Amino acid sequence: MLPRVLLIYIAALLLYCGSTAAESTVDWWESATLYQIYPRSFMDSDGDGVGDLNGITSRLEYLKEIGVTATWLSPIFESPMADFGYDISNFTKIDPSFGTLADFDAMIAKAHKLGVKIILDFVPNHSSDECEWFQKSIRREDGYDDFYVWEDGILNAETDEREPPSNWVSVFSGPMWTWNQQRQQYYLHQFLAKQPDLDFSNPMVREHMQAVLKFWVNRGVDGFRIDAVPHIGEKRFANGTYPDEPVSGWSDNSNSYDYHNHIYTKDQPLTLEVVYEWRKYLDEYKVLHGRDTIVLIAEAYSSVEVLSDYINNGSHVGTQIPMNFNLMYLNGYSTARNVEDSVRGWMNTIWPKHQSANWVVGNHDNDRLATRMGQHKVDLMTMLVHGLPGTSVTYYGEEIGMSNVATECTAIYCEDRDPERTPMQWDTSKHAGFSTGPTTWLPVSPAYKLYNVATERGVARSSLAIFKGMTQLKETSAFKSFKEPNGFTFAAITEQVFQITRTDSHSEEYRILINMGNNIEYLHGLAKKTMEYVLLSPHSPHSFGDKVDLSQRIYLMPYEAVVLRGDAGSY
Ligand SMILES: *[C@@H]1O[C@H](CO)[C@@H](O)[C@H](O)[C@H]1NC(C)=O
Ligand SMILES: *[C@@H]1O[C@H](CO)[C@@H](O)[C@H](O)[C@H]1NC(C)=O
Ligand SMILES: *[C@@H]1O[C@H](CO)[C@@H](O)[C@H](O)[C@H]1NC(C)=O
Ligand SMILES: CC(=O)N[C@H]1CO[C@H](CO)[C@@H](O)[C@@H]1O
Ligand SMILES: [Ca+2]
Ligand SMILES: [Ca+2]
Repeated sequence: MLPRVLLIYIAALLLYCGSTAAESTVDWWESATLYQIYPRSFMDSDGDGVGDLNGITSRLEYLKEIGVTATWLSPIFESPMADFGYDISNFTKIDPSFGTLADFDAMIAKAHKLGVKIILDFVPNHSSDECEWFQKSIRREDGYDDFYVWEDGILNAETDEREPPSNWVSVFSGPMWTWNQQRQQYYLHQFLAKQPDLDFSNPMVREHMQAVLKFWVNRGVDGFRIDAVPHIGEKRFANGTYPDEPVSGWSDNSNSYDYHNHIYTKDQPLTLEVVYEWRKYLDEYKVLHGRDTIVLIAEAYSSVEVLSDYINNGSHVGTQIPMNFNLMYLNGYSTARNVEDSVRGWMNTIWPKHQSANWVVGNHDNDRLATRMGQHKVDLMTMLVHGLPGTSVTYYGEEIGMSNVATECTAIYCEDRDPERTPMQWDTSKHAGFSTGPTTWLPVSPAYKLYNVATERGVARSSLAIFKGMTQLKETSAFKSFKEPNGFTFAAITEQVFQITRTDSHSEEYRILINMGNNIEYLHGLAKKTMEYVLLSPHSPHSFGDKVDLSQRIYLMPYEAVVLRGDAGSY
């Protein structure tokens, strides 16, 4: 007979082996359904026509209903709203238009009760020029003198006038340097002049920004989405000068951001260092307070090679989720092969190193999916981004097929970003159920009676039903086994048909077939197995529960997308 101790050891070993099975090695964020809320436009609780925190709180059940794991809120902090909250005047204060800190606490308490995580937008690169820190910096107050990037500029001997320290152009066009009359120096701003850049080479700045993270994790926040990451650090020579950036050749307009190659103002070593520091801090916080992983999502329009370093450079870890914007470059003419190229653009570089993927299809800076690719492609893309392994990121309203709405510019800088920021469409009542007030800050879509949550809830093949169906599938063992060998495959199997397979290799397999084109597609002998239709795009001629023998010829109608389920194995 085996000694008792050994038996216990074996039992523990079995338990341990059991717990290392596919699902348990997947942390919550790795296959999460993320949902971006633009707070001004989600739900208005007090009738002033602007969305707010109590509005969000009143709609949290909806997020639960549609299978959202975590929602990230665009900035809700005190702001003069020159860039609608991306110009923060106080990083630890809720803007009164959104509510109070007590409202925030109530929101997070209810979200956690429902099992929905809350992620905040963290905008470290810059503050508002109205922030007290900047005002103190202008006055060179003790400790704040070097809080921002200040420079004398270069004296032009001929004109005897001061010129900016370098040729850098801001993201929103025009010089990246603005003269401050009071301090008699230039300050740097990668975005608007009302958004001065903090100087992250100053340890005091880093301390202050870490304190901001601490303030919010102490209040229960589950992660941060870091805004404009690549822009955090700038190159400065040891002698205090700033090197000019070379001309790119992509633009003839010297005031346009595209005019230069941004080798000194993007993705600098200092930026990586700072991201690693935040991750280290949050990982330590997690252990100390027994919390779930606190996630860092990075907004970075950088190459996959650079994004890989933001995740982990071999010795340091950084962001878990550097947003993958590849799919946003698809348009109405994109074929299945284009989709495959786009997906491979991520999977070939990032997946082998990090086994991590995320798929963003929209945000508040880009045309809505329905506008970019066509209304008939919305459901196809929903199946794609939830069918691929990893984390999906959905911008509010995409799940019901909202489109851009014609609007007039309301911010200092628009470049027409308002059309994708209009109020969420909840039902067929006045203002689509968004507000009970007389007006809304942006117009409600004229199409809201067709595209809204209440109406789509009652329809079996609506965009909303497909979205819900896909988030439910993400909870199955087949979808959670994406780190296993053969756990997933993806490919364009014809010019227009994209296929994804997901399996746990022992119980079930799912197969997603998406016809991106406007022709009927015939597929021959896909596999030696019979499967069953479990999700169908709106105009599919097939029926739920119908069987299909994949060893025979099957077909997909134009723009048809389906999910099939069958037993694992036997190809
Ligand atoms: C932000 O607001 C809080 C609370 O109102 C206040 O205590 C703090 O000093 C403010 N911070 C800044 C930088 O203005
Ligand atoms: C500052 O240093 C850089 C790099 O070493 C050099 O190219 C530049 O000429 C220097 N500028 C001044 C004003 O000393
Ligand atoms: C990773 O980043 C850290 C911090 O910036 C740096 O010290 C280290 O040399 C880097 N390691 C590699 C392998 O690039
Ligand atoms: C997608 C996104 O968050 N874009 C923001 C990037 O940062 C600038 C400046 O903070 C904002 O204006 C954008 O909206
Ligand atoms: Ca309001
Ligand atoms: Ca910066």
